[in-house]
Amino acid sequence: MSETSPISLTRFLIEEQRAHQHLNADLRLLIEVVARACKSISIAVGKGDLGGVLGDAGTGNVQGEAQKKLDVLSNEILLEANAWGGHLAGCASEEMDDPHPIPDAYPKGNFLLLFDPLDGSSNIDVNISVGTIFSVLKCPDGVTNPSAEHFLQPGTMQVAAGYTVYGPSTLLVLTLGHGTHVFTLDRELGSFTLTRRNVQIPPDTREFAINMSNQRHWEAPMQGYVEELLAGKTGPRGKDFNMRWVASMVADVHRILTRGGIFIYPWDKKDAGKPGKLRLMYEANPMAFIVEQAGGAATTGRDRIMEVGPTALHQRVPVFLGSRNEVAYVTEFHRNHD
Ligand code: AFP
Ligand code: FBP
Repeated sequence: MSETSPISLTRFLIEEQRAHQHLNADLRLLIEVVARACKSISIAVGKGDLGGVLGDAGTGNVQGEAQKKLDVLSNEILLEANAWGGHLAGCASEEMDDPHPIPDAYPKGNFLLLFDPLDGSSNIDVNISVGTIFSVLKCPDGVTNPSAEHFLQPGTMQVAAGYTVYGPSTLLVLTLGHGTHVFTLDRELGSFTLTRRNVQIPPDTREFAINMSNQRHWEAPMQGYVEELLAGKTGPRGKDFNMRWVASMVADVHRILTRGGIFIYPWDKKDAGKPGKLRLMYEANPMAFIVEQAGGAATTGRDRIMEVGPTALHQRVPVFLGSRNEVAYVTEFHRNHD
């Protein structure tokens, strides 16, 4: 085979397993199963109205958010695909209150899978990119029926994380702890092909992503930081910043992975009981792992996201991630204010 032959996800995973002894075959198969499920979700998303999958499901999730039909379908696709593989001890979904047990009919493995089946789903009906986010942890030794507490491990314990973007093309972005890599779905072959190895996020940026409509609810250091960005060339930062906000975290993070930037979903006082909108276990931790492996940084505005000790499966955290010098700047800005 030529050195320039396209590298499929399967070949990539086998080569990673050979290069890094701690990656075992179960983890490789688990990633393949998740990728296969994501292909099914990609097909469903791509059908849009023709598949009758747009619109509300008429149900709510544990967060009290209205579910889209595609939220429910994507969740079912991921659960079904992972039930029988034999590599999981359990899984947890942003769309379900409690962890989902592996049916007794199937063998169990040593990994825990957490996922947000369809992130950015409020964008589906307007034909804007959405995605799936996932995180893989090891099940604690001796535990065969994991409950919520067994999932409550800090992000530093993740053995793999990834997201897909269902956009103009379908992409899978993956880290196994040795760099962050991008695969593009070859729709004719039906397989993910490695298209960017070891992506590096530029350390500096002139682009930020924030939902500015929440500005009046932010705490003082966020107000001060964004004021500096908006002041442009003549302000303290000495440069003009541009703003982009897709309202689909996978799309916003993918832009940052590609050309740099900072993504922020800060604490706000809209709902003081909830520290930020994004979920630690399903969104913040996997994205932090992917971004750090690409040379970026991810904090809560004060602390490294991956070192936060989780206290609940659906816990929320403020998220500041992307170009490492910008994340360091805003984190220092918050700490100096405390
Ligand atoms: P949905 O999956 O409910 O659309 O939420 C998407 C999301 O969690 C994340 O992907 C976005 O970055 C963020 O919400 C957008 O939030 P705003 O509604 O405040 O723009
Ligand atoms: P281009 O076709 O040159 O990209 O410009 C058009 C456009 O991208 C519009 O699609 C969009 O609404 C607008 O520019 C965005 O402008 P800004 O960069 O000021 O956000």
